[in-house]
Amino acid sequence: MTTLLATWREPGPIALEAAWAARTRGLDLKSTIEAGLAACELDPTLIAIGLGSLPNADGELELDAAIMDGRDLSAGAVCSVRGIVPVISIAKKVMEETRHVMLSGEQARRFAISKGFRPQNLMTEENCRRYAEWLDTPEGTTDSYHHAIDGNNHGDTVTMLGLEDGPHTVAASSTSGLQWKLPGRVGDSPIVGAGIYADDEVGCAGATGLGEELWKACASFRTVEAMRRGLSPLEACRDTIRQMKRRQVHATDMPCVVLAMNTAGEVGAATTIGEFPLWISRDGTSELKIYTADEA
Ligand code: SD4
Repeated sequence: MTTLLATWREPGPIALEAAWAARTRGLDLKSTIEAGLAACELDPTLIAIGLGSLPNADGELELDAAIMDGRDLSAGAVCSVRGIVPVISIAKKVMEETRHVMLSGEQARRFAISKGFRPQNLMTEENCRRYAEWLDTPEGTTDSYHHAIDGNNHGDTVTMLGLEDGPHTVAASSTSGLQWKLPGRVGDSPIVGAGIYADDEVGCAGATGLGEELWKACASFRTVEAMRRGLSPLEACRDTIRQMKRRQVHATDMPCVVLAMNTAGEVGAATTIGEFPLWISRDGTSELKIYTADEA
């Protein structure tokens, strides 16, 4: 059995479709998840992930991504990468082909080019238009958090968790971060322990939402460790979210979400505010589950 989780109403299905297609071609769990995240990055209609996503305050896209392998806790990450996609594939190369965990900015880009990635312009007509609009009326558009071209609420990060027989787990995430962020700002997504964590002894966890708060909470690591102490994934996620709400005054400024899966394939998620849609795919059959803040 292969269980894959993907965040948000969109881009979840795009990630799962590409991931399952990769899986049926025989790819291993890490490459399966890489394929899911890469498909989201390469889709210009997702205006908050990869190509065509919303830029920082200088009008430049800076992308973050990370992947972690629960078998031996190996991990790879990149942050503030400009002009190359998919950054999840660069992160995977950092994990597999260097002794390091994270490369940043211009040097991550140089590493990627040395590995055969091709630089490209990631700005599209749509994100240029939105950036110009924001420059004109910053106060009117700053709160349009994770809105897509069609006007619906979409996640601006794609986080995936995977489990296969073994048990073996992988966690990964890719994002352009918060729109209009200060140049150089890095969120939780590429940070091992904050945006993702995986340990085959226990399970895996991921985060999405307001990265500053999720990072301060070490949200993914905290949630995996709660499962290690015996909590179910749902209880572990609720435990992390309850602690964030108790200790962090900004934890409800925007949704802060954690999702988790244990090695038995049980799944849970929790959010500080609003609702969080999570796609769960078991051997290619997907269902959407909605978690609401009042349950936590
Ligand atoms: C960040 N956590 O850069 C990301 C944003 C996100 O849904 O997950 N949005 O802070």
